[in-house]
Amino acid sequence: MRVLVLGGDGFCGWPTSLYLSEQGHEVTILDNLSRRKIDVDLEVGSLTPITPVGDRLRAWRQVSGREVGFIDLDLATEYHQLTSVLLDRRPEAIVHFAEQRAAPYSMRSPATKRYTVDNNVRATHNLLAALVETGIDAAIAHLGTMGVYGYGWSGSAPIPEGYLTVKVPTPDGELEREILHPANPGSVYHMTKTLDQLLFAFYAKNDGLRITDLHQGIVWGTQTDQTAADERLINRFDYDGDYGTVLNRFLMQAAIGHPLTVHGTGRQTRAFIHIKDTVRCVDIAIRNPPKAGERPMVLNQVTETHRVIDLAKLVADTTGSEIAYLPNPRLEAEENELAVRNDHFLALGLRPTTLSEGLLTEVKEVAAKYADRIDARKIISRSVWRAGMPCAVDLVPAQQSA
Ligand code: NAD
Ligand code: USQ
Repeated sequence: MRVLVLGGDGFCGWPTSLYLSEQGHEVTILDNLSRRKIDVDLEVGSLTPITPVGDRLRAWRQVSGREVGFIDLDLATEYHQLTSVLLDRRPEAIVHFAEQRAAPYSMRSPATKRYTVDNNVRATHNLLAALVETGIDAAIAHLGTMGVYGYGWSGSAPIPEGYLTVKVPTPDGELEREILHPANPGSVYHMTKTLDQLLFAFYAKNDGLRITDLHQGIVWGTQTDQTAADERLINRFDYDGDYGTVLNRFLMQAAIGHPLTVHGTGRQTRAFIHIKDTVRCVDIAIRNPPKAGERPMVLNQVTETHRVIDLAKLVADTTGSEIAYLPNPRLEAEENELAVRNDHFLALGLRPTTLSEGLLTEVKEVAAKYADRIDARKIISRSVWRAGMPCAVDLVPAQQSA
């Protein structure tokens, strides 16, 4: 297939682009490199030394003999250029990763709240409007998030894949209806993904667009077989307090002897998926799109759930790290249960890569290899959900206190 990967320079987008290329798809990346620019603004960088896009693409050509195209375009503001790209490339599938994805960054300041909403909602809407205007019949696979459902709303009932059957009381008796699962976002970022869902429902109904919304859990790991094939193809690894996600952060912290930064009680339960499964799921999704006229297909892109504290203890037990219980900079339930259905992906052939000591060690080794690139002052999460909330002070890594 001809596939356009929006946001294909990012943490999930880059390994997905290479995986799809290796599967024989004709891949073009579209990205405005805003993620690299945010690193510059935050005065932090990927733990791994990612190379410029041009070098990445040249390296992939040398390693695989395959071409991946690149277009520098802002999906949120360059609408007319987007229509030209669609008419020129005529993609059969579009994978949409191109949004500001960090919850803490989205809560950092009024400016980052407004940027996150403007960027994410406009990017998604421009894509939908451009497909209708050009008449290009490409199936979209969008990366949504488990956070649209919120945590704990339905107690211990497993979260269904996007839709919920409800009974509507009427004067003539009860009607049974399937509705989009109620949205219950926990950050401005997560809220943008709930808005995306409404845009998708409308454009599928009104214009027959074929859309799959992948409600993905927290991605962990860093390398895939493709990104590991050459140092110049290395994937990014976010470790800082805004963009770093919990399990990768714990593994990075263990690698430098930094206490593991558990927020609050650590009894929050979250859904997880390894990066190697992210890329496979996207391939499965674009090969199995819904038909025109069908509502958006929602797939929970999740392989397992864990409590934050259990992950911290697992990492602490295998590495001898200390655990630090820190004031939680987020407004979130201290504790929640989480059971998630992922029947669609299992039925479509996904064989989950679940947490194992080997994979944890692999990530820790990557972190240890590049440990000298870590700025310990960037580790604590300081973006608070409401002005005035307390946050932790810097903790000193063992090597520095020795
Ligand atoms: P990322 O920030 O590393 O990648 C996003 C990419 O999109 C970046 O390269 C960025 O430059 C690009 N981009 C952003 N806005 C753009 C715009 N207006 N025009 C063009 N390009 C733009 O994020 P990621 O971790 O790779 O996440 C990708 C997607 O997957 C996001 O939509 C995110 O919400 C979703 N997701 C990520 C995770 C995770 O744990 N990383 C989990 C669930 C869902
Ligand atoms: N947490 C800690 N310590 C840390 C970092 C995080 O205890 O050092 C806690 C947080 O308070 C939270 C949980 O770990 O309870 C998860 O935080 P996270 O930063 O790993 O993940 P989150 O903010 O939920 O966001 C990430 C991605 C986002 C994606 C989401 C999927 O950045 O793009 O949408 O995971 S999900 O969580 O399933 O909605």
